[in-house]
Amino acid sequence: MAVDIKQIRAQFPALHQEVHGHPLIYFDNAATSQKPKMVVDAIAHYYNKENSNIHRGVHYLSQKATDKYELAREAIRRFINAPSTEEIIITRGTTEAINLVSSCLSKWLFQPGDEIIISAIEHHSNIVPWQMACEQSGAILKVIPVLDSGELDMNAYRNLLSDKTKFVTVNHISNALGTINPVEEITSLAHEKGALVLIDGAQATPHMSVDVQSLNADFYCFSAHKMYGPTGVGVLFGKKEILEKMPPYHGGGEMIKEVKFEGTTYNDLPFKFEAGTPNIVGGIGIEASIRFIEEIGIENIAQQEAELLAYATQRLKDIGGIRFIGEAKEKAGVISFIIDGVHPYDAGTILDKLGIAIRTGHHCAQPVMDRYSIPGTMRASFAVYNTKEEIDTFIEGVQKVKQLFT
Ligand code: 7TS
Repeated sequence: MAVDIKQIRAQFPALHQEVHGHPLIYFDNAATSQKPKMVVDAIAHYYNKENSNIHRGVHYLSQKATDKYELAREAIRRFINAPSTEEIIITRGTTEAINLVSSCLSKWLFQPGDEIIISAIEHHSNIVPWQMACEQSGAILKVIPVLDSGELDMNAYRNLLSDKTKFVTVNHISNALGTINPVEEITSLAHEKGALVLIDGAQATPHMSVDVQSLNADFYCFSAHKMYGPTGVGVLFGKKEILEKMPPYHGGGEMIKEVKFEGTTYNDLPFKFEAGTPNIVGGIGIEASIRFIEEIGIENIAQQEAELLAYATQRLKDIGGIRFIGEAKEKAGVISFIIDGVHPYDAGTILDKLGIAIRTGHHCAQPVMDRYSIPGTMRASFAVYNTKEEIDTFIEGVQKVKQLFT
């Protein structure tokens, strides 16, 4: 094993507790990961010693807080290999990043009859903002279908693309199925038609190396809380030449250069898109979470999770009577499945009583459930701190559920 699991687990106080009298097994990492001590300490240290508003005071603390926030922006830039910090907008998370882009493009780019392409395996946060954009602008939503395997139908995608296509957006990794989408190919095909592209990387940045320059998407977004960082903060990367042309999202402090009643001029990038006092400590928390990931190495994290995925998939297959939802060749550490004849909610409730946290339901991807004609799935999703021993206990739990209900 490439990573020292014991040493990693020691950094997560939340993992060392009992739930319903059993040691906690936390397999709900696609919803949010647990936080290492270094992230919690960075947040506590900021509030204990450095708290101040940023970008406005001449005093010591304000300058210190500003420096730390801007260092966090630089760490984010390096983490995704963006060309410039002007292209790194700190948001409330993936959801806000997508709403920012959809709202600004509705005002600026989309015309009646234009087409926006999304995929059939998006999280609701990459569906609803585009439906709203269509309502506002008269654009039309098109959906790339998904094959039984959980892979996108790339032939159908090629056929959907046309001169009317203005925008394409897909997730990098599906939260409901674990499918890793061919985002470079999707992006370059869209660019051939002159369309802009946004990649929802919420499930990717915790698990794989992301280089926005080689992906070449126009926008890329993610949330800190799925990558060992705090909740309510995330990132929108956007290409400078597009961000410069885009109108602002929210109005207020920070995003202006000069305000007069006759009219206002807007601030330079990235501040034009960061109205109001930002989540300063959130930015500092992202920096700490990136440090945590980089100390282990994202390739080592990916390898550890791939081993867990392969092991858990095989052990579930060996039980029998399990239907896997999503069996793409390229998959991240997410297993969505159903035990024949057992409602996912009942199964999840019993596993919870055994101290095992998995997700059950539609995972904010209702169209995926409709596609497979199921009410929901059981979803186990892994992080670097999970172990094969935990999977063994989980398998015993699944067997217990099966015995009880079938
Ligand atoms: N996009 C994807 C692919 C996601 O998985 C999620 C959250 C989001 C967007 C929204 O992220 P947020 O941080 O703005 O809320 N996914 C999940 C999940 O799978 N279970 O709970 C949240």
